[in-house]
Amino acid sequence: PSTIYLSDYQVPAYLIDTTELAFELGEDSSLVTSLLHIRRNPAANQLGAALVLHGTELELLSLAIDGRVLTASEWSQSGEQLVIADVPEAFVLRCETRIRPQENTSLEGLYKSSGMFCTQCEAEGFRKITYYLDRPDVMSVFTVEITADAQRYPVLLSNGNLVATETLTDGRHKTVWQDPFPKPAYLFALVAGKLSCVSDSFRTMNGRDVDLKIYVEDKDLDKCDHAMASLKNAMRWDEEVYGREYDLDIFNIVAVDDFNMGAMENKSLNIFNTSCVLAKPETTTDAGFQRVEGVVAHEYFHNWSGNRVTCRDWFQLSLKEGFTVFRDSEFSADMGSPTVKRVEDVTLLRTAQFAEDAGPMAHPIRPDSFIEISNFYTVTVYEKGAEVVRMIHTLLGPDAFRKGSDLYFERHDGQAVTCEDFVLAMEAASGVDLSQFRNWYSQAGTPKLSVSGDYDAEQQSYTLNVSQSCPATPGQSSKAPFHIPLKVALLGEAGQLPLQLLGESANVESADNTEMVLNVTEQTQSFTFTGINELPVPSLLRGFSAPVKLDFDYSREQLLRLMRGDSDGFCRWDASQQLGLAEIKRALADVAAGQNVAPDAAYLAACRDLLSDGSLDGAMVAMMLQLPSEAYLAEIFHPVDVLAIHHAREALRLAIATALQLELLDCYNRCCSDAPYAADAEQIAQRSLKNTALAYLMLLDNESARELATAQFENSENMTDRLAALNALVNSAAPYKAKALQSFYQNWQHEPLVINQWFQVQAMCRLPGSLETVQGLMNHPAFDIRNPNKVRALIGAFCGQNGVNFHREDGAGYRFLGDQVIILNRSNPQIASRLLVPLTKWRKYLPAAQQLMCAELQRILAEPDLSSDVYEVVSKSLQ
Ligand code: HT7
Ligand code: ZN
Repeated sequence: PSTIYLSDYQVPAYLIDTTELAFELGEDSSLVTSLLHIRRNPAANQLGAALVLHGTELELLSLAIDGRVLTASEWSQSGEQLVIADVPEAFVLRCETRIRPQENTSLEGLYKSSGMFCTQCEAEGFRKITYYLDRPDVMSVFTVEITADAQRYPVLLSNGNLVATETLTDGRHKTVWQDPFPKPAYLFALVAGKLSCVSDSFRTMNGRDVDLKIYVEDKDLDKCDHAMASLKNAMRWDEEVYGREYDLDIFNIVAVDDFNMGAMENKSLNIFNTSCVLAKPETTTDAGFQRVEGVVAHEYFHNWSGNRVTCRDWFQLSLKEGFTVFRDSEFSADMGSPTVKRVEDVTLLRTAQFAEDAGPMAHPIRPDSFIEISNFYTVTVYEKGAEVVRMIHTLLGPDAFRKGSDLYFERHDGQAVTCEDFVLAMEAASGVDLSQFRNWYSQAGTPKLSVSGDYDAEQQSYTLNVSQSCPATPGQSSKAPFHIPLKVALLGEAGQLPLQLLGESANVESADNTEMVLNVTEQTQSFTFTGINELPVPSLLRGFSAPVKLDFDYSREQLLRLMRGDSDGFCRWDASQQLGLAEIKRALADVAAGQNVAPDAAYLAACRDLLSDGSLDGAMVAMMLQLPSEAYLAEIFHPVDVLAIHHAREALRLAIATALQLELLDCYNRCCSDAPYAADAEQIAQRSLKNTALAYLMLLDNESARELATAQFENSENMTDRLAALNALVNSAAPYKAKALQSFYQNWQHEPLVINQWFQVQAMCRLPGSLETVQGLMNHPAFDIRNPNKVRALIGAFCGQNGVNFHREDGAGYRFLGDQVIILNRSNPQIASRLLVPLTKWRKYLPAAQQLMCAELQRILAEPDLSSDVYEVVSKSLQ
């Protein structure tokens, strides 16, 4: 496999103005006929260039130019390229191909899922449908004709407007769709199947009525309300916050069972993984409801940030993904609890993204090379990309940011552009110089900010000394300093102190002058605040204002003060995590010395206060009571001793549960409610706190806790509480757990998404023997290795989220993953390479683990016919 470089980008030699596609869908194979109106690109300056089309796994039946059939000597094929050497300035290319969607297990291109035809073309799947200029800077107006058996496939959909339907004589029928907006091939979509739909409508800010439809299997019609409400909320929010109005008269969503990612933003025909659209309280957890809301909004927001303005090339992926994740995360914050959403986003970033940035696959949010673009749909491009947009928002302020976004859409509507174009629009609209800020686009790695504070009582001043550094990453041994917005406040005895900075270089954030954004641009820099008449506690990186690792040597007392009293929710939570981390470090030492783990009294008192104060936000309390996760700890310790960390953390959890059992029980009881289920912030917070308390109580392993869990499992009417109880039982020694698992399966066996949760609970069980359980479940009739959701629920959850069992000292967990990657490499390379990620982190662990993990990577690399997806990840991990 070869490497593709951003620096090699060239404008396309040819353009395709219009694309007419005719699909004859059949049971063995399907025929695709394309009529492409092609002309030489005047901007390309490549006179006489050959026409080079992309295509793979296609059976070419015929090729004709302007009605004349080409002979075999007029074209040639090599790899994924079809080359026609001699073409006129402008011409119509007619191409006929046969494809076999029924045999397509990669879930890219046209494939079948649960009896229906569907497509996934991003990034480079369209070339599995027909020969084409399959690159995002070639935008074309599509007309699509679909013919299929009317009984098996009563619903035939594509992008844009339905312009004709016809019943044919042979039991088949036909629809014709026209999309007036030019689009790249990756936004093309087709669906054919037996589908039912839920309909609604939305009146836009200019009074146009948009017809909204969600297509699902008949049995799922009762699970569409939340997605529909989320869609309408997203449409309204995008009008209010970004001034973006929807541009067609119809917007369709289709749910499919077999899908490699969460969803796809195809123009006016979004295709969704069922897990991201279906929701009802009986089958879906609170997290599931929130995911549906977030993904529906994300795909909808792409209509502007992605579709109307798209990417010039795939190196610019973060242009649409980073911006759209920022937009969806602000939307979710507005719909629910902003602090909880921020903490969730930061948690994902600090675990998965920081790990990626510190590993062999580290890349800037705008990568400069890749072998397989599918490997770059990463937490870096998405989540760190969103943080970069958020920093621009912070540096410009909301009003100038909105002006920048308006200018970006105005300048580039209908174009395929670059991250640079986005930054230029932001600069032009605001007057803010983002020259140095651009380093965030080109440099990988997580910067570290080391901060210290000096108080000068005589001068009544407080100085923050800041230094930044960034570790080397593959291909980037040294880094230029970043422009880091560092949001700060200073806490005095009676509250936040007014901030007066000596010199400039800061934006005042709050009306009362007590919060500022410091512009950190140098390797080392000092910021002195004047008029500070007491020794303050600095509140730093408020709202997690930059994706960096912050180091400030806080005392326990200072952290306790931040945890109790900071007005910034993120900093309050973060203080609780730093305190938890200190406790885990002590527990590690205690366990290693064979001593009992005894949490610090002041820490316990703070936790006790959190539990007892019914006036606090339940979700915040739940998050603050949870110790830093093992995944986060794996980013802190070097080398990572997974088993020692796990045992110390568990011992600490047990000690906390023992010390606070009365408060935990009180809190649990206080949170129980008979109110009918709602997925609103208040109820979600209450359930989250209740189930956090339950998980602690179950560690005590006593009969009364088991009774609570059993009663909750048996009597809950919502999946959040039922699953939390099942999870607590499965991780305990309660004999009832086998029965609980069995009855759960009996009750829900007809709901695939619920059974995936059942798989996942077992795959994540911390107790010994989980690997054998997972291996057994792979033979369960409900498991299907062709379905990515099931693979993620069982294999992905075990290898990625069950550290203590995956990292078994005998290496059986690693061998298991190696085996599964080898199997999936043949059927679904995208899923195989994603699954592989836990092995790629081998350098973090103890030498014995390193050796075993490395051996598995070598074994995979030695496999014949390795896909480019798996090859890239394995070979880079071993470099
Ligand atoms: N833009 C979508 C990307 C996507 C995708 C990429 C590779 C392979 C399969 C895929 N399915 C969807 C998703 C999004 O970010 O909205
Ligand atoms: Zn996206």
